Amino acid sequence: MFITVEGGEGVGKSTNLAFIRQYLQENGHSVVDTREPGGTPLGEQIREILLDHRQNAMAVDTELLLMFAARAQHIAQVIKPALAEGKTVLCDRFTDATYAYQGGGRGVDMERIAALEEWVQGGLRPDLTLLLDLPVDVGLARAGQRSAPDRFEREAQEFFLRVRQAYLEQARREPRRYRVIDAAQPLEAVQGQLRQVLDGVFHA
Ligand code: Z5A
Repeated sequence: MFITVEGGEGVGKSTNLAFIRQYLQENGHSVVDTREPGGTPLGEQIREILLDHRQNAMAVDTELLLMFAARAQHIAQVIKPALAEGKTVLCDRFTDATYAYQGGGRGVDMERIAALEEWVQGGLRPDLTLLLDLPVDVGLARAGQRSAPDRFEREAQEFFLRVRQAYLEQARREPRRYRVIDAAQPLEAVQGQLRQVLDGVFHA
């Protein structure tokens, strides 16, 4: 299976990925843990450029194409080989983040993103997407307690409001693939809901 975890700023993806990985392993999956942008040596170099706050002249199309360049490498080098070996790929963000951040946040035409998705991925799509959702101000307050903000984290609150709306819109359009988790709850409750959702998927 190909499982992705998505959400806006400070929703707790990193915090909950270990929990999801452990659940999958306990249920017999051999898990390949990865992330975007990144997941390969080349992709991690592209990630550094994308997140570098000094790259403030980066054009929107450059950002979009770098996301898909890193993704093309990730798919070829990690995702497809792992799926071919029967492994479960657990990915921290994937193309839904491009629709949310470059589409919703930056205003790129969703059809242009869809064209790149088709080109780079062919028929490859996640089987399950866990969207951690919470109000933007709560996420920004949580994330604000961390180190120096990267190029995305410097965006205004309106940007993250558009990102959240785009994610929720995608979840509404694809209810079979998406599960929306209320990430505003205390951590134990978030993980309780995650367990319930995963039980529903794997033990229904
Ligand atoms: N990006 C893009 O634009 N287009 C694309 O196609 C892709 C990505 C793939 C890097 O992603 C950036 O790339 C991202 C979008 C863009 N930019 N932003 N923003 P990233 O995933 O590496 O970066 P991130 O979104 O900043 O994720 P993060 O740093 O890993 O944050 P997180 O995982 O969502 O949150 P966390 O670190 O697990 O938790 C934040 C804090 O909240 C932490 O102190 C936790 O202890 C705390 N926390 C977590 N859960 C709770 C609960 N339930 N209650 C209270 N406190 C909690």
